[in-house]
Amino acid sequence: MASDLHRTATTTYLCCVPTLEESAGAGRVGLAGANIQSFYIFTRTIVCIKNHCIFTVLNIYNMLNGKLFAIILLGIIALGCKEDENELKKLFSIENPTLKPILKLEESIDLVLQNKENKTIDSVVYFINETKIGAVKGNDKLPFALNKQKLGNQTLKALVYFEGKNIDINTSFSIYASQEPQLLNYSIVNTYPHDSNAYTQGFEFYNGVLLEGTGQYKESTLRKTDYKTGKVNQQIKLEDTFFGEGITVLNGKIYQLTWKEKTGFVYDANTLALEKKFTFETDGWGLTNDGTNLYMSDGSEIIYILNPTTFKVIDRIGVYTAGSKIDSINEMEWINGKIWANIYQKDVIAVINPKTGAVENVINCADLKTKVTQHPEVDYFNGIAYNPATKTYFVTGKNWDKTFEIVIN
Ligand SMILES: [Ca+2]
Repeated sequence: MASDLHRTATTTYLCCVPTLEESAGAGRVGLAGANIQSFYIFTRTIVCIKNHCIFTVLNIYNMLNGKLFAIILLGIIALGCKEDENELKKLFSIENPTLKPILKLEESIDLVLQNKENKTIDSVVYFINETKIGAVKGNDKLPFALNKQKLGNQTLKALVYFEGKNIDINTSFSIYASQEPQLLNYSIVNTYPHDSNAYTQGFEFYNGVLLEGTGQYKESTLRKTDYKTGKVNQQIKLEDTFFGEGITVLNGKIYQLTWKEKTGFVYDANTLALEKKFTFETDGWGLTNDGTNLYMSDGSEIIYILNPTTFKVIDRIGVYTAGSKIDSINEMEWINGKIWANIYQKDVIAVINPKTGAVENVINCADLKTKVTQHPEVDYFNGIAYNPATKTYFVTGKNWDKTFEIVIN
């Protein structure tokens, strides 16, 4: 055994101190000195392994430049820390019967930790979506009502201080609307011509003029139309590489999104003169405003609230019913404090509470598409414009030859 070890030390670890001469010398020690020899070889082996490690590290250092080496070393240290962190996380759990995967706004949750190894907890600070919602001494229970939260996914974090350490424990849950949406019925009060070449993406009145933004590469436009005749009175064409999307008017400016180009345009609403471009991170779909901020959809269930000057995202709304997430939010219109929205590929209007994201009403508009002239380009229902002068709603679809003026019964 001892000589095997010794051989290992002298042959495998070529960097090590023992030489063949020492090895031969060690072989001349008699049986009586076997234990001493074994101890000696064992100790040398440990020294060899240690030296080998240092040698290897030095060799790697020589092979790599210093910066790369430092990155690798930091990576190794970080990995070690991560492992420690994972061990600490195992000490606590935030799960309890009140924390169901799907909750309703009227429900409350109890925040209290499972302390698996009975550690002495000093305090726990709780956060939802990175906003602090409360703190407790020890592991006291913190009841929390959900009625002021927005709908959608919520990330819950407990920052636990215990025995001179701290660790954060995370989980998530969703909040759905409390009630199913109520169905609203409509009546058509007028039918007007609409340009069947217009792939409608934005639809909004401004001083009695119907503004329309259209899509498709090489065909996208921003136009002013006479809603009664469908005649386009003024139009600008976007560059061929832009696919036009939602439009809205705020403080005398028209804002227009593009689909995948992450670019928006700001025009003078009277002259349609382009004033500036802006950028955003997501797809651009529908656009509306509440008189202060922009509300933008991106094809998901999220509506982003943007500052109209900096175009920074101020807040987000998740659109939900009591039973599901509603994605593909498309053209939008702000009407009397609610967001009316088309849902891509659906023949419905969803009336959304902008404070919570709950769909409060649904209008089934499936009948409208059957009333337009059918041709190969006829596409989905899209386009809601509220006319404050008539207090009626104007709706159309992509490449539809009609706009319908409707009232809600
Ligand atoms: Ca609109």
